[in-house]
Amino acid sequence: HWEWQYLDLMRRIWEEGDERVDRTGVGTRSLFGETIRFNLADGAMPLLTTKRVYWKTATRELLWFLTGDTNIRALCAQGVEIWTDWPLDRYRRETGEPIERAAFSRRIVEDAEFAERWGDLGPVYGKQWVDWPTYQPVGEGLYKQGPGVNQIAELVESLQHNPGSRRHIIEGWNVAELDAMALPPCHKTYQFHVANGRLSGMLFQRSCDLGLGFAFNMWSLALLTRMLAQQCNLEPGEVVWTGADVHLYLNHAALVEEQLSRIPAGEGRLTFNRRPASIFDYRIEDMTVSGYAPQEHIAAPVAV
Ligand code: DHF
Ligand code: TMP
Repeated sequence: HWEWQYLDLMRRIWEEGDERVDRTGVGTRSLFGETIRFNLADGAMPLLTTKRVYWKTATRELLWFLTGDTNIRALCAQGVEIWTDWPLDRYRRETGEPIERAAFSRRIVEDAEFAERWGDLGPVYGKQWVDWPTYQPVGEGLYKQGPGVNQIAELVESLQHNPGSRRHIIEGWNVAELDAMALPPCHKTYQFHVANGRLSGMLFQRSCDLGLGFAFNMWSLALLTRMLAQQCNLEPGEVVWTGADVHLYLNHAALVEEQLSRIPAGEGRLTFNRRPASIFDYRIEDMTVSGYAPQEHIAAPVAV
């Protein structure tokens, strides 16, 4: 079962990882340079079964990236709170007001001006994926803003018209704009590959919270690959996940112990209910996951 790759990695990090005080102050154990592979044949998806993964939440996040949006308002309006802690942290720091997360999220949804002021994460994934900024010289060392690059649209084009290319890449790491982002991209580079009518996808993740973020990142890599395959009339191939700094937070001990005691079983399969007109037209209702029978969700604190 593919999930042993994940569980073995979790055990190795916990037992052998290098321990350090990380940016968040929580502390991690970490290994560098790890790979997990998964075959997408027959609708199979890399959804962890040793804890319930909220795949609809992860899917809503991916669809939100594809709209180019970087404001959490659209997520909060759908009950998705996975990005709320970062704007909330900034709000509390800058205003000194000890507002509750739920109240903050409600205000973001109900008050457009408030959301504009406090809900934006900066030029993160969505912006870079569909509107990477360009600059055109207009002389005398002056530049004007050019039309943004829609990497996703260009990727679909290149997969369709030049499948053998070695340049099917989506890049999130815009060096010039890192300072303006709430968090520099973790799942920073995707590359795709066409062979024998099959589309495979690979992710380079510079930093991975194995207890929390990984489940979402692996699902989204596979889902994006499936969506692109459907749009380009290709069969799904493999997904290859690579993590650079792969870590476990020291306050995830209970999750690690519980999850390592479980045996994988109850895989989910994904089918699309229709073929949307473009890669930008998918909705959550287009996806059906069947057979998914995971063990109980394991809650764990997120390090901000
Ligand atoms: N920071 C850290 N420290 N770890 C992360 O995984 C992380 N991920 C980010 C932003 N910053 C991060 C964006 N993605 C959750 C999942 C993904 C995610 C952020 C948070 C999360 O809390 N998942 C929980 C609950 C999900 C829910 O309530 O819907 C989980 O158990 O999967
Ligand atoms: P860093 O920017 O200091 O590396 O912190 C980012 C943390 O968030 C790190 O623990 C990795 C985690 N993370 C994921 O694992 N997946 C994600 O998709 C995101 C956004 C963050």
